[in-house]
Amino acid sequence: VDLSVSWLGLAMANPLYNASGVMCRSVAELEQVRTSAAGAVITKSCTPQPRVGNPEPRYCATPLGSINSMGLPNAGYHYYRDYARSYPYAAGKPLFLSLSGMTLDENLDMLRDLAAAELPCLPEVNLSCPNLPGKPQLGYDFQACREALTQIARVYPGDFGVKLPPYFDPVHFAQMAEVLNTFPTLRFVTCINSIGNGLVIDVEHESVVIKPKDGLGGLGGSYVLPTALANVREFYRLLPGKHVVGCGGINSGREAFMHILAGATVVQIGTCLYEEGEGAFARILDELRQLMAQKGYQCLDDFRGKLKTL
Ligand code: RRO
Repeated sequence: VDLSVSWLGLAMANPLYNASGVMCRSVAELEQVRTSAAGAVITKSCTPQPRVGNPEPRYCATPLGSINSMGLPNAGYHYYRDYARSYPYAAGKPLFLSLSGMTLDENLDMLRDLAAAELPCLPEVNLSCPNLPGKPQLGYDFQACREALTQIARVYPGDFGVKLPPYFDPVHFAQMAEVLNTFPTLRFVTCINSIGNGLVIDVEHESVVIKPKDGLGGLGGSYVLPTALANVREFYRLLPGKHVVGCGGINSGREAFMHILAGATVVQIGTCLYEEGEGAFARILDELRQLMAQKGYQCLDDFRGKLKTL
């Protein structure tokens, strides 16, 4: 069974990597992913200046997934750019750099610098952080996205991608797809960020489980799998010629298979990686290989996007 993927001129040995935010804030964590069985690496979403993020506790796992309101803690753009400068690209694990400025101008400043650096890493611009008190998720404002992407594509001439929030209405899928299709250098969309502003309650303590925003936070893990699959499927259909990166609820080879069947080119692991550690990559890859062998598939192209309807 061949798990390799070629896309955007990148060669990956397999389709799995970390979701931005998990195991990617420090060089030590990034190196953990890079030296694991993962097929690529992505950095924590960054801002021009370092941020400490929201007060703790700000992440909590539950039997069905996780809730977080980290608040964009990161070491600052230059830290990740310097990692990207020294990255051993020739070893064959592509690097993605996640950017999440607090304003459009912050994103443009980082992207101008990244363009000037001429590095072989690809930006994933985060349009969907749900955890900044008082800041709406840009991805839910289609006109603001159009204006932001117009300026982003102007200052950054290379290929780039965006991390999208989950959408829940076919009209919204169509409206966002129409915006995204306006930009030929926007080559991939990552679906989905966490489902924003859920609330997990601890019955024993009659309490919320994270401190920021009176307990509201982004949901990940098994809670979000069907929503993630719907977003992957709909954007796969509505964005011909672009790639969809699947993210949301992958705990085993079966969910990785589902995302790819729905149309994902490659997939990211968030909550499961946070909970299990980097051993999750080798386990999920083994499970995916076994499932493909059982089904008689030799490569990912044999089933990618081929979800049947009734
Ligand atoms: O840092 C966070 O709170 C965070 C971000 Br930037 C994001 O995009 N998604 C998320 O679940 N948490």
